[in-house]
Amino acid sequence: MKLTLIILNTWHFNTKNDWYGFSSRGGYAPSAMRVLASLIPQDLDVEVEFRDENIERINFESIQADLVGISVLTANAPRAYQVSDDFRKRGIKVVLGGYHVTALPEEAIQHADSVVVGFAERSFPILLRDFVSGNLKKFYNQNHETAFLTDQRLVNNPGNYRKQYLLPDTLEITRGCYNNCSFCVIPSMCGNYVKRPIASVVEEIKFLESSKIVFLDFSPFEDPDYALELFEALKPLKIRWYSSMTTKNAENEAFLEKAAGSGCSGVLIGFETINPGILNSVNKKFNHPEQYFRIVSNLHKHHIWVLGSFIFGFDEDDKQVFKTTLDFNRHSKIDMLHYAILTPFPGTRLFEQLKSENRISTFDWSKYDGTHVVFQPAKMTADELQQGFFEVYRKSHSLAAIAGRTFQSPSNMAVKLAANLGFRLYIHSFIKQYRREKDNIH
Ligand code: B12
Ligand code: SF4
Repeated sequence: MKLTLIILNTWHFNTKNDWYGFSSRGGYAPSAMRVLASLIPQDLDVEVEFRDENIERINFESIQADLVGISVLTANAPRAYQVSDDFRKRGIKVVLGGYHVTALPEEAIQHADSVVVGFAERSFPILLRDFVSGNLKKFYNQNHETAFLTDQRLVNNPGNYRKQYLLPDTLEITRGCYNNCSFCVIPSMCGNYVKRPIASVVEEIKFLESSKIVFLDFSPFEDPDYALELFEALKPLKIRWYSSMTTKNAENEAFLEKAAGSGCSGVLIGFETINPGILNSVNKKFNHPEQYFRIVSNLHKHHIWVLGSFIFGFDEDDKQVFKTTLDFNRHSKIDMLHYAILTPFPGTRLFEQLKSENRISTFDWSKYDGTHVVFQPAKMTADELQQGFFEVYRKSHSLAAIAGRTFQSPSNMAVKLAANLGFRLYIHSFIKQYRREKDNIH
């Protein structure tokens, strides 16, 4: 039996230029396809193919398979449904999985033969056996409690998958999060916080024989004892690693020292906003904006670069937020800046709140990518939010701003420069694409 596992892109490929594919190759690999491949029962005769539209153009017509599996995020759901409908017209069965279909399984089943809700470590092997015996069911839903992590040494690794990404060695060490921020998809997707046994993490890294590892986790260091034990275990491996980290972690100098000693070289931190009132109202109370400068300086002391993420459009945000955030980041010394427009992803408390207030302006999921305004903001117009977002992003990525950021800290210059230029290219392409979308409408 032939199984094709697909990851789809969103708007990028409509731009008819391939820079995004190029830049994705220069990034880290997603791991859903590898994890799914590792779950295939060994007694089933399955040939697997991986296709990632983020790094290649896919001719869907040419795909011949018995079963196609598509990973669905909210932003690519409409495309996933269209691609799935096309496969089904050709008589090929399709199973959908991932964040979006977990939140909206009844919507997804309109376009698929089967939908996997939540994580798939237990359900996917059962689904495959059912498929082989001709008993494919409409829904598979493993309980949150039973989510566990796969040992990727078992992964069937077709083709040159590892060679296609700059950072192919991505893995998870935990799932879930102890916090419950209102805009985040993790509380509804993941359930409990699950930690993978440290010995298995170490074994997998040794098996990969890689010197650079990306941990894909949202909040891998929620349990400091687990984290410190992990750092000790990673030390002898002499790797460099990259991951998310909360401000809670980065405020702690002793913690950072141990993390750096184990190879931590870069972190993504969700600073979200510099307004403490907002952090309280979205339940991210442990972020303290008055500590942000100190956090960045702590990280730099240990030669760790920081990618800081900020969100615009909270109910307390008015038009001033763009200027104050821009000014803040002129001095914050954050090495790379990522901005997003607040997005009410299905499954989040934010989605329920805005829906009940009748403030969601579109249910076109393709716009749910953090770069489009999809709801009515409280203290500005949707257009002011959209244009303010563009302006901050653009101004933060002028060549002068990039140069200033790149040379101000001792962490890896090449990485910082490449990433900043990548963000610059991204926002300029996005603005062009946005204008084209607008022109089509009018
Ligand atoms: C790697 C990654 C990417 C990669 C690849 C995405 C992909 N489709 O796999 C790239 C860089 C392309 C990417 C881009 C974006 N991403 Co992203 N990404 C991640 C990240 C960091 C890790 C995902 C991962 O590999 N996890 C490990 C694997 C094993 O878990 P998994 O994907 O959930 O898969 C499990 C189950 O969901 C299920 N499953 C998943 N797919 C399938 C398919 C089938 C057939 C089956 C049976 C089961 C199944 O089984 C797996 C094993 O249990 C997550 C955060 C996170 N930690 O999860 C965000 C995350 C998924 N991304 C997110 C977002 C918002 C985006 C962007 C919109 C950001 C942007 N502004 O551009 C874009 C959208 C791109 C697109 N194509 O639509 C959100 C999704 C929210 C949502 N409701 O959709 C997340 C959750 C982060 C967040 N901000 O909250 N992303
Ligand atoms: S935003 Fe971060 S801290 Fe908050 S629930 Fe999500 S993963 Fe946890």
